[in-house]
Amino acid sequence: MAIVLYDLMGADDRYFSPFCWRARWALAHKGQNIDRHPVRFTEIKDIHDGVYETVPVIDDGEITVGGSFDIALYLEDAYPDAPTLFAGGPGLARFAEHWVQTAVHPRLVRLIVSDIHDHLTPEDQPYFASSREKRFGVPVDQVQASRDDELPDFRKALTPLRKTVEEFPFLGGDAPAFADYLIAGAFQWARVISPYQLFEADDPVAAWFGRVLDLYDGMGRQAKGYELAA
Ligand SMILES: N[C@@H](CCC(=O)N[C@@H](CS)C(=O)NCC(=O)O)C(=O)O
Repeated sequence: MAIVLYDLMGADDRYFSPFCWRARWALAHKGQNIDRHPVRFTEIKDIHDGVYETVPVIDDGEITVGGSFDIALYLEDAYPDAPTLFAGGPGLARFAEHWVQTAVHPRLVRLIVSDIHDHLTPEDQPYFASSREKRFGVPVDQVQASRDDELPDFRKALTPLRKTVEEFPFLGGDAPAFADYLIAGAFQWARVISPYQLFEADDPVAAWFGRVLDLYDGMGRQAKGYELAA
């Protein structure tokens, strides 16, 4: 039986949530088919009577798990015969999670936040505009207006990733691991909803992201999004 994934839906068949992408790649890694239940931001409260404030959430038969990292831990436990998501244990993946959320997401969201808004369904746009205006202190289009000035700092922040993927095909070594999905989710978020080019053409980060997009019969690349110039 396929595992149900509550996946954040934008307009126009765009599935852009970085956290849901982590779960999608983790599920594919474990050989699991998904039964996607698309949800808008404003519908998350309807999942299982409002127990969850964010997606991803999965239902595996009777078992429900929310949160991308907990989903990966659950899959590792429930499907031990499939390739591991955490070679050497989950500590390094947790480090990757903290790194991407402190060094990458806060910089990246400022480059694409108005594009996110513009790719949401009309039902979600007022919620997103007002919740993000509260977060940033200014309307979303103003946040994104300075992105050309902020791009060099974003690229520089990727140095630890860049140096690692110059040396190894994946953070997991020769094979991908959950740490790859944790970080690639951020760039897929951008690719799905923004034509803005994050990487220089010869950036090893772009090459590594391309390798992740190609996994599982090009699952990430086939998702509706914008082309990477790199
Ligand atoms: N710690 C959670 C965070 C998930 C998260 O923040 N998801 C976003 C979608 S990208 C969400 O559901 N946001 C709800 C909202 O902003 O109202 C995880 O790792 O899954």
